[in-house]
Amino acid sequence: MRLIETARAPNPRRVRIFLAEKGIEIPTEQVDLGALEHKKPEFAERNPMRRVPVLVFDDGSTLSETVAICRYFEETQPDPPLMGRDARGKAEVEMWQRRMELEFLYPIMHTFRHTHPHMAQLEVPQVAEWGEANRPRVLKMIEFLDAELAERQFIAGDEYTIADITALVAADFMKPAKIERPDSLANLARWYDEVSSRPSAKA
Ligand SMILES: N[C@@H](CCC(=O)N[C@@H](CS)C(=O)NCC(=O)O)C(=O)O
Repeated sequence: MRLIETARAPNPRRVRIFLAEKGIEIPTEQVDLGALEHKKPEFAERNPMRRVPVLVFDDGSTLSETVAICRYFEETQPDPPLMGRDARGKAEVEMWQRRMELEFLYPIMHTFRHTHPHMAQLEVPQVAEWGEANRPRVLKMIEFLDAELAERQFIAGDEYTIADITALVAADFMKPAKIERPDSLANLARWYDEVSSRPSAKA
């Protein structure tokens, strides 16, 4: 088994952190997105969406989509649970994970991809106005999260989960997207310091 990924890209990092939390080590193979390696026909055979990460099984079959890959490892190695414990807990984690992905990470990615000159060849058409339109959505989201985190330790409750992983990767991706986190958001800062000091955050 191996993970096809790109070291600096946010979605593969979500899988690397998830694996680090589980204590799972698998070989990785780098794809250079800047050199458009993922646009080559042989990559499309691994993932017709032409995106990383992609998990390649020993029989050559593949699995893509970040959360699907995490789900595979959650099922094959349940400890520590990162996607909830019981029916209600799993649903709560999924709710927060989806919020972190759709309402936090993706607006940051849109800002970056639609405003950074290096992304022009990947984001076609690159629409600067759309990138800029996403900046205030990110700020609104982090204010919302700051208020939520006054009530509990982690994004989805009292345990660290995949929702924290997605949110951490999003928070770190604010830097390349040139979106600043206001110092006044003390609960968010407390959460960020805690999750980013876990060894897995280095993944
Ligand atoms: N829905 C996919 C998205 C993956 C994705 O967007 N990956 C980016 C890197 S973070 C990528 O491969 N980009 C290549 C491109 O935009 O052409 C997932 O969750 O895995």
